[in-house]
Amino acid sequence: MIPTRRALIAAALAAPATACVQEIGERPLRGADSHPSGYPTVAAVDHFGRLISERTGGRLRLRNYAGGQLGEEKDTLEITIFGGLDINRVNLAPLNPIEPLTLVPSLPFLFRSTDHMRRSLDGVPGRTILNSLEQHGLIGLAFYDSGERSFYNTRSPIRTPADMRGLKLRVPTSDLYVAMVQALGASPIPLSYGEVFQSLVQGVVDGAENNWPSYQDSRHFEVARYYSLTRHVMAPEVLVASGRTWGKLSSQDRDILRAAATESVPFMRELWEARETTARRAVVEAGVEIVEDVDRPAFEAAMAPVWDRFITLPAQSALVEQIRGMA
Ligand code: GTR
Repeated sequence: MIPTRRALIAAALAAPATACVQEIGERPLRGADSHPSGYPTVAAVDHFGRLISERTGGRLRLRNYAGGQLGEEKDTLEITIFGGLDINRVNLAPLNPIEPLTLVPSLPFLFRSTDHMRRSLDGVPGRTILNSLEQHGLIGLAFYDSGERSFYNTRSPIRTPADMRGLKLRVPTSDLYVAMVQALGASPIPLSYGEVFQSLVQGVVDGAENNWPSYQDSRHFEVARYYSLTRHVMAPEVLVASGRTWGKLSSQDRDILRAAATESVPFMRELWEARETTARRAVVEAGVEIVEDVDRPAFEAAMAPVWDRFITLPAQSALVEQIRGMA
């Protein structure tokens, strides 16, 4: 039976503070992902689970609830912080309201290439951001690729920011994304990922933005037939553990989890690259209009003011400088 959000939070709160490693060994670790089984993030976390199980002789196991069964990312993060979930794979966007350093890799036009993004997140800047989550009750284990996000909509091709005026566009629940879309003259509608398809069908929103695999896998392309390659954001996916669970693990088990998470990254990247190609092919074959002649410099210029609005702390500016220095 799938535990409900309420049951998970209740169980976490009822657990005595002395509940120990045995308690975790007696049940599988619980994980959540908003994507369905087979999606690269889910496959990577499954791989992480296999490694943990192998290396602890089956003492630790992971039951990963995919497909948003346990709720939207904003909610599962809350449950993870309470300790009702042990492992969670989310995008960086729902962490934006929780930790200001997570805003940095979510900035528009920050990363110059996939290689730049990977080097930054595999290096000191990435480690700094993962470590910053601990004070919020989360242990940052790894970053996964999430490609480049681009705008899609149900109405007409977008080539310049002027084409976006008046469009109602879904954004993740992050003020940074709200500001980015406002800066382009469109109306941002923050919604959870699971609500987007229905909102597109019903005309509650005219479009959204996402990477190739999500655009295809979520079937948003069936309704929003114009995909404009603005490639404005490369915010990664993040694998986190609950700080409460972490506190109950031995240091050997923590090392096993950390190593397994790190090893799941190259595994995920390979799946990701393949999936980007197949997703792109699938939407092209489905007759979607792919708009390649997008005026990216105009989008970059229009979105630039959000940098000053959201990068206000010295620690954020230091990260931006480090990341730029790695371009
Ligand atoms: C996807 C990401 C999800 C979710 C979604 C969204 O690219 O993998 O975790 O954040 O975007 O737009 O909400």
